[in-house]
Amino acid sequence: MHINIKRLQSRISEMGKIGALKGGGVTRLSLSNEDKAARDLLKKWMIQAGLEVKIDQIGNMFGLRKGKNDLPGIMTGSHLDTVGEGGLYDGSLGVLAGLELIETLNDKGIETERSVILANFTNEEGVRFTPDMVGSCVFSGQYKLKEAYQAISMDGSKTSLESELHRIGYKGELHCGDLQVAAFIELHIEQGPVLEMEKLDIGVVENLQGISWTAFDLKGESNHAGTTPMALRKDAGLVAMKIGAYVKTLVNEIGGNQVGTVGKIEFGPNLINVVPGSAKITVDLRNTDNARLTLAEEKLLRFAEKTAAAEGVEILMERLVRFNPVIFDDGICQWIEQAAQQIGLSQKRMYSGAGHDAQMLAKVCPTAMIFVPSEKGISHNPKEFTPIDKIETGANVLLTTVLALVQK
Ligand code: HGY
Ligand code: MN
Ligand code: MN
Repeated sequence: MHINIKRLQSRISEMGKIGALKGGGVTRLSLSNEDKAARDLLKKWMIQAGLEVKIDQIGNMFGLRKGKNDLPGIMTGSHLDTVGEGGLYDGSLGVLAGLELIETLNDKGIETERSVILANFTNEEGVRFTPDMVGSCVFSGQYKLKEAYQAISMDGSKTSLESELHRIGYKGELHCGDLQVAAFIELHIEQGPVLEMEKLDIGVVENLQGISWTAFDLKGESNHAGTTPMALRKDAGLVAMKIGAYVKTLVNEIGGNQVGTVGKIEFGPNLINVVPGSAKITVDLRNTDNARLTLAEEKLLRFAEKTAAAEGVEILMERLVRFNPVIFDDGICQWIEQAAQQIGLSQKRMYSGAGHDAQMLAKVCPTAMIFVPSEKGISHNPKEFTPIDKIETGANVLLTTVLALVQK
């Protein structure tokens, strides 16, 4: 049995019109008007596919295709929110391929033993509200709803997650986690170069690296760029830049799979002839090895405190996110491998460098992921691209895997 790739392709491009940017790519920040429009479109498609739509208290959307027996369902899905200036496939591929799987079952009139559940999780990207993956984190009982509600947006609008959920009409009634799930499989673009470099069709994702997000808030003293002697400055901007430059040194010291990114840096008052009195900088550290990730965090903090002290600058550190590495379920990985083999696809076991909702679902049920190649490994960028034949093979592996599990 195969999915209808024309239908899936047209849905990806229709969804891609929401938040579309001139020159390509999309911006659909979590709980923004664009996210609302994407949710509304998915809800329309879910209803047209005969699904029972449920929204939980943190805005996670579920479409239920009932099975013959009242058994825990097989869930698939991902997220529709994107980073700023993101691509067409990150998240939406998993949601729309899950919808396509259901439409294919409908076309063939297939009744299943278990229900099939399609999910769109709230705020996977975490660029407007932290932590990332907050919808699946609350769903899996790893983060308190009340705490999630209080998150304040980081895009300058200074609104709470709860008020935005309410504003867009997706603050649902369903108690978070009140769905019986027997297994979760997420189809996602790899967002890295491995599959394309090794000319492989499918990644069977067996683990996912730990994630640490830290924000430093630095308070020095604004002063005149020309008259203030260097020795008398309290230059918050200098401390931020030193922390930023240190991240590369830190990554080389830790070695292994360690990666480190400075994604945001801001100076205040950010004027050419004023010594920055304030500065903010974020650091994203990731490693498959938790002990090494912890060591990296400790070294970063020590360096930041020492540097701030040496420049007479105050420093505040906020841990925005800390998720341990996750091992996925070997049994589900084997089902994915069998499905890829059955379709005659090349495949390999691999780890995920990116965070995903699957890492949260792994806490509550057997979970694994399917990767399809990303062209030149590019993602979180309008140039993000996966060829349609790879989308088709990935969606067929998802269909074959879910079909095997849902009849058990
Ligand atoms: O940050 C991540 O890895 C994911 O895209 N939220
Ligand atoms: Mn994603
Ligand atoms: Mn992403």
